[in-house]
Amino acid sequence: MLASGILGNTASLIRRALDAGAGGAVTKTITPEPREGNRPPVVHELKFGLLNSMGLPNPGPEEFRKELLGLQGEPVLVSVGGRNAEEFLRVVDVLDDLDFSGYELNLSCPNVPGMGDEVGSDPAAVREIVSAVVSVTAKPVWAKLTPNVGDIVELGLAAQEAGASTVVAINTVRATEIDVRARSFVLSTPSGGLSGPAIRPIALLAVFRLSGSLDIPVVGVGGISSGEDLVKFAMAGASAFQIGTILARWGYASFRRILAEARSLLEELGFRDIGEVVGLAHEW
Ligand code: RRO
Repeated sequence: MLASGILGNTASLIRRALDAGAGGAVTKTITPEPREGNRPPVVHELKFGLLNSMGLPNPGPEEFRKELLGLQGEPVLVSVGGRNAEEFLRVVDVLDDLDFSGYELNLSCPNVPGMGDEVGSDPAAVREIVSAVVSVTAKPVWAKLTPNVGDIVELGLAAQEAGASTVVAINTVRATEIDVRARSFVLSTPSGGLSGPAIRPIALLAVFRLSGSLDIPVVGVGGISSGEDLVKFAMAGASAFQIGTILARWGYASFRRILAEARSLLEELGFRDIGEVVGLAHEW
């Protein structure tokens, strides 16, 4: 699947991901009011990943509705953000009559005070937001969790108890970088979110721990760049996979390449289907 935040802003970008082999796509996070995001620079490339401080730029639900109208019936999840349950519900209220697959609640953006991981690191807030959304929609509700906490499993359990059908792990890891010559941070904000290969082992452990404690499926995301990475997430317990940062480097061809690599690795290892390796690490 296409992860939220990368190439998920318009119907045509999302359709290209689906045409390129993605089994599904998650939109850019939508908040109740439009947001311009942070001032540049908002993205910085590191050797081992990307640092971003986008600041949740999005057109708001009324404007985004027009994009969704071009994706009716497609396997698309709408990512929703907000400061509290009421703000999440305002977005759902504007979009829920449309034909899409479900919601991914962004309980984990590291870049906006009062939203994302500031809300989503509190299990009680996770419970409240997830149950509020579950109570107003018939669509599946996924909860995207933050790694920027002591125990991500507590958040997963809160989401499950509140009726989430799936958890997604992980959003970006809080991080920064300094330009010594410019005597400044490389981004316009002191803190950003790190994605890509650097966070893959962090995401892998989160998936392993969540899938060992929860009854609902876990979707793995964080630095998946190859078929071997994908198989590792499956072994850790992920039953679906999202890619994001690799698309910034290799584009839409990443979907088919990663799937082909995963298939040939599974064959080499003597498996017929990815389902045969899901959760294998729990048996070691
Ligand atoms: O827009 C962002 O700054 C952002 C979001 Br909403 C998110 O969920 N994760 C991230 O790394 N950046």
